Amino acid sequence: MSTRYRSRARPWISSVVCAWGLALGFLTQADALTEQRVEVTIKDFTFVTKQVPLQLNMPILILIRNEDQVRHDFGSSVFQGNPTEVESDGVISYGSGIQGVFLNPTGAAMIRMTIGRPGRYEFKCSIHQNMKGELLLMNVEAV
Ligand SMILES: [Cu+2]
Repeated sequence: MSTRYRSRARPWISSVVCAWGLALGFLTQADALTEQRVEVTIKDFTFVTKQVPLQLNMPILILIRNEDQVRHDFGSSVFQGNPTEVESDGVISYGSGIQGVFLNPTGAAMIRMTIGRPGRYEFKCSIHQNMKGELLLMNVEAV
């Protein structure tokens, strides 16, 4: 969705626009320019995560797909205190205090958030206690 923008060719424009978006304090179309994508696939009771090194204070989009025939949960303490937007089946929920997202068999969800502190953030399935994964947040300068 965001790839049609030429953010890489003109990085100064995106950083200016992004700074405005942050300054105004709401999610604007401009945030799509710098959205960092994380793909999580749940298959055979395992989280398979594809992520780029995530930068702090930049919008993160987490795409979760459940390929199993049972319900799973994507739960993490990373959502605590972080404004989070969850989109699933055309319904968008938002807030700063969610604990996780349930995914029905073959279901999918999108989570949008921004994280300000570096570290490893564990996520897990509350239904199957041995299912665990990790998001890695790095304190890397924007290129
Ligand atoms: Cu599960």
